[in-house]
Amino acid sequence: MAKPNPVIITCAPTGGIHTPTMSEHLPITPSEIAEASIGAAEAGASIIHLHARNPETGQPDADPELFMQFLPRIKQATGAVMNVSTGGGLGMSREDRLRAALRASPEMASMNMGSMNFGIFPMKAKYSDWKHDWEPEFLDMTRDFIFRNTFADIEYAMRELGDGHGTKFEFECYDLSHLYNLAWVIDQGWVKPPFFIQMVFGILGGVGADLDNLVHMHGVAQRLFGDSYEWSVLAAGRHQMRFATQAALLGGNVRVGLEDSLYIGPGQLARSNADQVTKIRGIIESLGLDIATPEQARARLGLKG
Ligand code: KMH
Ligand code: ZN
Repeated sequence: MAKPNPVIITCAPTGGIHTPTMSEHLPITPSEIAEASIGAAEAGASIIHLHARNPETGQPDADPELFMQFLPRIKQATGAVMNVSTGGGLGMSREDRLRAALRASPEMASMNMGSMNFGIFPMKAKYSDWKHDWEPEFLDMTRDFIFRNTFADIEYAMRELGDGHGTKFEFECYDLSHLYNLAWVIDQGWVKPPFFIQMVFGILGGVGADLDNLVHMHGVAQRLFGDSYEWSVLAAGRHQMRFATQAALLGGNVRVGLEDSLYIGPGQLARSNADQVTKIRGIIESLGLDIATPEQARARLGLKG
């Protein structure tokens, strides 16, 4: 039997959801984001998924100048694939969300495949996280927040970034319906294979972090996209490592990072992004699998380099 493909590890060092009050290890300034990303790449991540934050307030910030303070530095130091988020933050316009990627013209950008509620409320029972230190005002804002990704938004982003810059996408699919949205988008001819699908589990508003959901989503992706896609899995909070492990076992790729979980184990904050990468890398290698280099990731995902 042929050896399985090396596992592509993506690391998302900061995101735009967790607040600085929740963990002192969350990178905020451009220099902190650069250092965290370089550490993650040295630990084995071949793709770095990046957001920027306002260095004073810690809030998500669309300013391309902030991104340009860390993107070239990380790429130069590590050779990792730069993946610029178009997810933005609460209240950002469609144009704002694209500004950094349009300026940086990266190899990869995120593309969220459907509109949804995006709940971060303390959840009950088995969906609860280990600890909740959300700021009350932030929680309140998210109650009425729609994570907007209409077909028009998706087409706009794909035309500007894909056609205009040759950027390929990390298709973020938070539910089964998002896979069908992607299939429809492909039918429109807006994007070309290979497709990189990031399945997201455990966000309230999207599909829950239950193993049968992962198996089913993978089966549907297989039916819809055949051999024209690579798939990866991220799960929020305490589900992160378990889901990444399950994805690797099923032949998929994985994403970790403080954007998705602040923890390294039950009740224990991760001290760095590199800690999470090192942990999942150890699990992957102990399963007899290899991890992908940035060059291997580029070749498999058809990136411009
Ligand atoms: N925060 C993750 C659940 C994006 O940046 O475009 C999804 C994400 C979205 O990474
Ligand atoms: Zn993100």
